[in-house]
Amino acid sequence: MNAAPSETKLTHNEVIKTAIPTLAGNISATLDNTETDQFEADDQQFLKFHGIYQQDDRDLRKTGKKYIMMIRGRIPGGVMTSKQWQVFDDLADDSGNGTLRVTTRQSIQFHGVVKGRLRQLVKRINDSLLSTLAACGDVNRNVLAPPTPAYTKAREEVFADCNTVALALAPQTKAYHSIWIDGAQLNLDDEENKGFVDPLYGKTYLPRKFKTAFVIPPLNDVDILTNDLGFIAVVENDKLIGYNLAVGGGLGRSHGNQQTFPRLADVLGFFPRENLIEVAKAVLTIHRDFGDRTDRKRARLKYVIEEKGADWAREEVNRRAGIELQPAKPFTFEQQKDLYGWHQQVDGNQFFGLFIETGRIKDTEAVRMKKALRTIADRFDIEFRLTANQNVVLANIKPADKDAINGILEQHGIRTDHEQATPLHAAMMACPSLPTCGLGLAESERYLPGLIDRIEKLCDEAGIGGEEIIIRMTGCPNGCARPYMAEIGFVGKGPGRYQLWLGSNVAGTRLNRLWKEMVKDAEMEDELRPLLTRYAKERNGGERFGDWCDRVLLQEAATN
Ligand code: SRM
Ligand code: SF4
Repeated sequence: MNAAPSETKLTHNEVIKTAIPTLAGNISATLDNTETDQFEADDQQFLKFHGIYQQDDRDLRKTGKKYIMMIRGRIPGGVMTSKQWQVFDDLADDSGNGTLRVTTRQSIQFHGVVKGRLRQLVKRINDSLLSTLAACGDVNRNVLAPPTPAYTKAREEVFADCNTVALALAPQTKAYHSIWIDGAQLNLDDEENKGFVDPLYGKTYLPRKFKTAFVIPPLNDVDILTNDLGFIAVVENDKLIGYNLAVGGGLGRSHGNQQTFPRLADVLGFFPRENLIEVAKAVLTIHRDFGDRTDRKRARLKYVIEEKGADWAREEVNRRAGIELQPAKPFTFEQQKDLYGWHQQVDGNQFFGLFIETGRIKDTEAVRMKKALRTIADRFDIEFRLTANQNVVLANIKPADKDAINGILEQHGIRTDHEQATPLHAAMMACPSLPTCGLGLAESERYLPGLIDRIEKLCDEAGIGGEEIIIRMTGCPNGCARPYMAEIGFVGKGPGRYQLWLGSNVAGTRLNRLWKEMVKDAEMEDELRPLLTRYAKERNGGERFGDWCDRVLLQEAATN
């Protein structure tokens, strides 16, 4: 039952979902209307379920609003074929702003698409056998899976499960197909469409977004504990036997609202692989039935789990899935980062981990990244795997093709060794923020690389140059580049102003904490220099910056 705490105070999104559960709105009519370059407010909400955000170019606001769309692919586990890559690459040029943006959830976003180009763009994505349905909206989003083929053959079983779950939790509305593939408004007089209610989501879908991920320890390359629903693979002798279930993670918060906060998932227990779908649906329906439908800021599953507790959640999962969760199997996480450069896969093929600065694939004079990837896609039948750290893994490369692919990368100005970027650059992430994100309070993608250069100078001064520190930045507190899981997290407060969060760990199992409410651009050096210098002097052996902050700095602050 789509229970809501109070029927009288439902948010507007709840009202419009109830009114049009097909999610069709007037999208098709607006697409056909050449007189307008934008969608009505309610349709902007429906469009999100179709993987589309209406934005405006914030660099141009002074001279008048220019409406542009952001389109996000649904790409389970981030796996694309060479043919799909060719399609996306073409679309970026002929409909987008000439770049592809790898997201922190293994997807690709197009930016700068005008309304008139939308229909053919979405259709061509679907023709390539990928989709944009449920890439955004109050549904299960793109499901993450570990991209690296270096550790265990069980990776392929986990990837298969990722696809199965993505399919099982996909919304069933026919409006998407009708609008984008058939090019027509869904016929609401048709009996089937008139009374349509999604079999899993009901009439009102979820109270808010829902995020699912798979991971194989000891690598935590998807930040598993930040997801609403996490499956931690238990592998014995290269065979996947089941999963430890993690529930109730999430990072979004709002400045000045103590009722919102980042939270790590609770590990509830172990279950065998054959119960996967029942367990996934059990957790999703807990969110559906108990999530807050009166306040979208508090409508995530993490707040339900925080309030009701892990024992309650375990009982609910058992009851809904018809199983008995067993005690969790032991596991440890060691790393959250991607492997760069050439490596051997467990099946004998080769893969290449490609560093992409802040996920933006583009051509510059020095590095023609987009052209290189396109050339590889044209010539070789391989896999393009998007990583949750905004990078790309070129996978399933036959040993005989390695030299040719290496040559293409080098001809386009790409380094092919393991050090494609300095350690600080290689470990950073930034969300898009300005100029496309309507919620951005400060620069992020365009600002962080330059700030990292400045921090590198400070590290050199402190005698710790060349060491890795995980640094992430977002233009607002929503947490899209997971800054609360960084050793240093910058969270936008206003133009040129950031909160400073310190103390997460390299395994991605500890949230960082707020250290400074506001640091201005010009104050960065003065703020960070003493911290880095102290760390260099006081750390224990190979202790990492985040661990030192947690053990010493934040401890001192808590006791003072
Ligand atoms: Fe996000 C909203 C970009 C991952 C938490 N996110 C947005 C929007 C759509 C802005 C908006 O609502 O108008 C951003 C589009 C900006 C643009 O111009 O492209 C946006 N989020 C992104 C991406 C592209 C950031 C990136 O650097 O790659 C990521 C796309 C992932 C994907 O492919 O599906 C992205 N967003 C995340 C993550 C990280 C994750 O999921 O691992 C989070 C934190 C985890 C979580 O969900 O708790 C995240 N995004 C949010 C929130 C806060 C939700 C909340 O609980 O309060 C918002 C705001 C909202 O939904 O209203 C948001
Ligand atoms: Fe936009 Fe904020 Fe997400 Fe950055 S963190 S993309 S500014 S919503």
